[in-house]
Amino acid sequence: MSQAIQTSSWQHKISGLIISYVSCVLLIYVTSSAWADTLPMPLALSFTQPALDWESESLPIGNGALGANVMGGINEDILQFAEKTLWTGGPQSKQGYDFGLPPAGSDYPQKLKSIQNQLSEQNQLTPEEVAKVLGRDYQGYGSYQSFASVKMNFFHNEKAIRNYQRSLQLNSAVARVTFTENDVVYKREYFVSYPDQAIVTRICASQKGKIHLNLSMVTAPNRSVNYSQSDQQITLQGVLNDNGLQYASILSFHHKNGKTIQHKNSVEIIGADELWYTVVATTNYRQQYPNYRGTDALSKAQQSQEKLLGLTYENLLTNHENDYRELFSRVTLDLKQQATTLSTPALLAGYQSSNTAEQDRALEVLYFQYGRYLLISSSRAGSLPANLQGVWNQYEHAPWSADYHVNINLQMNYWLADVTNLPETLPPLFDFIDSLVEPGAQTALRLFDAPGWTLLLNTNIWGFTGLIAWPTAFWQPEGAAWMAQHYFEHYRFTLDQDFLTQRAYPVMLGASEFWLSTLQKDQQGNWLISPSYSPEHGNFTAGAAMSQQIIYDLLTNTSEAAGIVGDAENQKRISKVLANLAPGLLIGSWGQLQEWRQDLDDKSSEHRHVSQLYALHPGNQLSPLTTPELAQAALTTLNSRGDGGTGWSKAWKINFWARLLDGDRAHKVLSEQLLHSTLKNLWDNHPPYQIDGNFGATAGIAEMLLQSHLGEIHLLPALPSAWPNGQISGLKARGGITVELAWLNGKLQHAMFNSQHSQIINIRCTDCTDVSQLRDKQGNLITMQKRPDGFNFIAKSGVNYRLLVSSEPLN
Ligand code: FUC
Repeated sequence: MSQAIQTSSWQHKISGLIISYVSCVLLIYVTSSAWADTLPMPLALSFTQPALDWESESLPIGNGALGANVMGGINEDILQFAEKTLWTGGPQSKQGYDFGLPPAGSDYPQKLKSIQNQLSEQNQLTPEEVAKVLGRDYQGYGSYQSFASVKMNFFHNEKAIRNYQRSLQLNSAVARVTFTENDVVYKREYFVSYPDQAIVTRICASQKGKIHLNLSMVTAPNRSVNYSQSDQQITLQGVLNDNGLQYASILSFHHKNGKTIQHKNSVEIIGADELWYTVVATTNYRQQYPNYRGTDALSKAQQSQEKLLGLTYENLLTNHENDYRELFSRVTLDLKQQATTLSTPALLAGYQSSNTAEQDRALEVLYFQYGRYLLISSSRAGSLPANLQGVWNQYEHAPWSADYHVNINLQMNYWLADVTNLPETLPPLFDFIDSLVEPGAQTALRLFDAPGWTLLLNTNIWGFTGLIAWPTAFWQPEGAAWMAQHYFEHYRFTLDQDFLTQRAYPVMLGASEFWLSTLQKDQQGNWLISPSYSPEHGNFTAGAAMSQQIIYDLLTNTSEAAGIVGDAENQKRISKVLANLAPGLLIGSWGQLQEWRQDLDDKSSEHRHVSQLYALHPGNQLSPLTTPELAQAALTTLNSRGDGGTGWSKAWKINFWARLLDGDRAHKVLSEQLLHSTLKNLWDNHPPYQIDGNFGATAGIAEMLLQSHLGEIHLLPALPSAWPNGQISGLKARGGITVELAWLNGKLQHAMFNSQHSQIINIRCTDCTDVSQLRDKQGNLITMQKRPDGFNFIAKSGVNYRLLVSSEPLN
C-alpha cells in the first residue's frame, strides 16, 4: 500500500533508533540510560508496576488471530493468550445447535404475520408480548475461549527490584518490562507477529548467566489436555469438551548458554545469558457453513512452527516491525501535546484535573492512536473480525460470549478502518459477513418466508443468524442491511470497482432482496418495517426511525451500486420501492427527531442507544449542511439524551457531535469517555471491558478533523477549541484521497491532497474562501473553481496538491 503523503515525526525517529539496537545488551543500554530518559516520550502506554488485574492493567498485543496480555509479574509472569477461532458451541456442541432457527416449514412466518396484524391494529406491543411469540430459546451458542497461558516463574529477590517499567510502544507494537535487581538490568520483550504468525517473547539480562526461570503452559479445565515437552518445545493439545474442537499450541524456546532441567509439566532454564521463545496456536476451525471444521489442529500448528525454523529473534522482530509500522505510521496526529513521563494511569487520573492542557492532549493523541493500534492488532486477513473484546479474552464464559453484536457493536469496530488508513484490517470483516450469507438465507426463509439473507441481533463464529429470547434486544432483522453499509462505504473510500462488483454488490443485493419482499405497506401507501424495534428501547411498533433509516440507506446504496455495475433491472425495482419508503425522519412535538413513527419520545430518557440518529451517523441522510431543520431536531434529541452512557454510547456521540459540526461538544464527550469509561490500560469500559468504544472514539476524532460523506471533503469540520494548533496526516477521504492538514489558532494553515484516481475534488473549508494558492509538487499553480464555502479542482492521480491558506510558518 503506498503512502503518498508522509510527514516525519519524532516518534518515528526515536523508535527507529531503538530497533537498530536489537541485541539484548544494547537494547537495555539505550532504553535504560539517562540519555533515553530525556527523549520526548514516544507513543506508548506505560506502567510502573506489574498488572494485578487482567482487564484494566494488562497490555494487549496481537496479530488479528492471536491476542496476548502482558502482565509482567516480577516472579510470576503469566502471558495469557487467546486465538480467535477457539469457541465452544456450534453444530457439534453437546448442547445441541440449530443456528437459532426453527425447522424449515415451521409456522414461524404465520406467527410473524399475527404480530404484524396486531401492530397495525394496536400500534404498539411490549417487547415481552412480542418475545413470547417470536422469541426463541437457543442452545449451543458457545463463547470465545481463552486458549492458554505461558507461565514464566522466575527467582528474583522482589525486595531488591528497582526501576520497574512496563510499556507498550504503539510505534512498533512491542511491549517491554524492565527492572534492575542489584546491579543487573533485566528486560523482557513481547510481541505478536502477523507475518510469522507467532507470539514472541525474549528475556535478557545485562550480565551473563543471570536468566533463571521455570517455563510452562497451562490451559482451562473445559477441555482435554495432552501436554508434552522436550529440551526445546512444549506442546499443548486437546479438544474442547463441549464441541470437540481441536486446539494445538507449540511453544519453542531458545537459550544462550545455561542448561535446562525437565520437571513434570515445566522446563527449568538455569544460568542462561538470554532466552527467547515463540508460541504458535491454532484450531481445526474452518469458516465454512455448516460444519466449520478443517485441517487437523496439530498439523496446522506444526506447519506454522516449521515456518519459524531458522529465524532468529532479530529476524522475527524485524519482520514484525516492518509489517506493523507500514500500517501504523500512515497516520500521524500532533496536537502540540507535551512529552510526558507520567505513567498511563497517572496521565488518565490527572486528565482535566492535575494535568496541563498539553498533557491532556498527549492522552488524547495516545487514545486516538491506540484505537488504530488495537484494530491492527485484532483484525488482519486470514482470521475472524474483531469481536466485542477485539481478540483478547481470558474467560471460558466471556461477557456476551465476546461475540459479534450487530445492533451497533461490530459496526463500530470498523468505523475507523478506512478513514484512518487501515484497509488491511477489513478483510476479516468481509470474509465473515460473506460467510453469514448462506445461513442468513435460511433465516430469511424460515423466519420470514423471504428471499435474500439477513441476521438478527447477534452472531457467533458458527453462522448463528437466528433468534434469541431476550425481549428488549432480540429483534433486529436490519442486521444484514447495516453490515452491507460497510461494503459500500469501503467502495466509496477506495472506488475499487472489482471489490464493488465481486464482493460488495452481491451481498448488498441479497440484503435488499430480503427487504423488498418483507416491507409492509401502510394505509397511506408507505413502505414500513414491521415489526420494528428501536434497539433496546421502548415498545415494538411499525416503522421505528432506525429501521426505516437503515433500509433507506441500504436501498439507496444498492440502487447506486446497481447503476455502477450496470444492473439496470434491479436498480429500477429498488428505486420504485425507495420512492415510497418512509425515510424515518420525523420531527416531534418538542422538536426532537422522533425515535418512532408515532410521537412517543420521552424527553427525560437518557437511554444509551440513540438509534434514531443513524441517519446522521453512520448514515448520511441528514446534516446541518443539507437538511438544517432535521439536523436541529437531531441536536435536540442528542441534548435530551445527555453526554453520558456506556463506553460505546459516548463514542457514538463523539461522531454525532462531529457530524453536527460542534467540535467543542464532541470534545466534551471524548472527555467524558476518558474520564468515566476508560480503564487504566485505556481499554474502553462498557462496563465491562468492550473494545467498540475504543474504535468508535478513534473514528470520532477522525470525524472531527475530516469528513467526506457528502460528496465533498470538509476540512476541520469540528475542530474543538481545546486543540488550537495541530497537524494530522494520512487520513483518507472518500474517493481514495489522502489528506494532510495543519492548523494554527483554530484556522486551517495548509492542506495536502493526493488522490489515487484522477477526478474533480470538492473541498469545503470555511477558511479557504480567499484561497489563491493551490500548487502541485513542482510549485505550479492549479486552477481552483470557487464553490460556496470552498472550491474544487481537477486532481490527477498520484499528484500531491498543496494548499497554503496562511503564510505563517509551519511549526
Ligand atoms: C448491545 C448493547 C449493550 C452491549 C451489548 C454487547 O446489545 O445494547 O449495551 O454493548 O450489545
